[in-house]
Amino acid sequence: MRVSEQTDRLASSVVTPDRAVATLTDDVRAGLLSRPRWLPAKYFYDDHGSELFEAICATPAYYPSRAEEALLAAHAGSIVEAASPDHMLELGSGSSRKTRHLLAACDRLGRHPVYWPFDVSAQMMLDAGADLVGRYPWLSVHALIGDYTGGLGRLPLPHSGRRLIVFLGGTLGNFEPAAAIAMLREIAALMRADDRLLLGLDRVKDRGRLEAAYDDAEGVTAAFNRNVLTVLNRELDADFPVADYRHRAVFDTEHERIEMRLAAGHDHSVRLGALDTVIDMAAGEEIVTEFSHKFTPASIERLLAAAGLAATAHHEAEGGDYSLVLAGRADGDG
Ligand code: SAH
Ligand code: AVI
Repeated sequence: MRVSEQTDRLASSVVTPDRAVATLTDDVRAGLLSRPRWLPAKYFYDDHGSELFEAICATPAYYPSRAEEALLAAHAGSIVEAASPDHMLELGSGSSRKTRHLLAACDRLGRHPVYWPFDVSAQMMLDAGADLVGRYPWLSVHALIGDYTGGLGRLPLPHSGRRLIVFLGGTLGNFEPAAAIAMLREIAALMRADDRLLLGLDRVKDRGRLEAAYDDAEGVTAAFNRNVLTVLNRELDADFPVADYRHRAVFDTEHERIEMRLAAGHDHSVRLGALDTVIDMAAGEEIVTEFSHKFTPASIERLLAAAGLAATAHHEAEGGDYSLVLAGRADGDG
């Protein structure tokens, strides 16, 4: 009975993209066959990669997750009161671990939104959804499985009701600047005057702390980074010598971003079976696997303004380590 009640409150759909999304083969052709070589960060998140990301969040060096969680623990009540959501859509929800603070505040305040997590990593999202409906008898979870870079125009959200769109973890920082603005514009297009966006963004700080956060002593981030090559080996019938690639994390002060890279340990050829191609990697040659942009209060304001949004509250971690911003449409209509 209890199980079937929980199942009734947990649904899932595969999101239909608004526009064609590049396949892994397209992305590998565009990124790995060009110089400098690169791969989109979304391929980190197979089931193992999603677990490794959770493990990164538990390392002492990776401060962003703890900083964001502390801000959510302190301000979830005021955020829920300000947004009064009927629907909570979360982009890149992962394990929904930090979102629990928002749901707990909803519970305390008697506000009962439907929760719509949206992630490319289906299993972790469904496990989290099952756990959440077990925790809150009032909660319905509708998991959206897909790639949010395919657009937000066809989500099955009802038209009525106030929306709180949640984008945590600093994940918007993984977009390049123009793509981040485009993504925020798509979010703004989902919002009406009373709707709110809750956005977590990591801040620029000293190089030492930033680089340490992306190169933890336990080697978890290194394993997360290398896992993308395991994904390629499995999905594309490739033969990267995964263990021979060195993890690198470098802060680029000009672009205010961490760049994660994988450097080949020796000269070798890689067969990409699915592409019927071989690439030659020289010793030390790098593949850029992720950008993680860092922000300042001024750059956050500019980013929001470029997307037609404006902050209604800005919560900052001690020492300006991290920002949790609640925003609405700048024109206040929609
Ligand atoms: N919000 C969580 C997880 C952040 S990790 C937190 O703050 O801890 C980034 C999440 O975004 C992962 O769960 C990953 O699967 C998801 N993700 C990355 N690229 C995506 C894409 N293009 N479409 C949908 N989800 C994506
Ligand atoms: C999900 N994203 C915001 C993380 C980040 O910090 O850019 C992914 C990550 N990469 C390495 N460590 C964590």
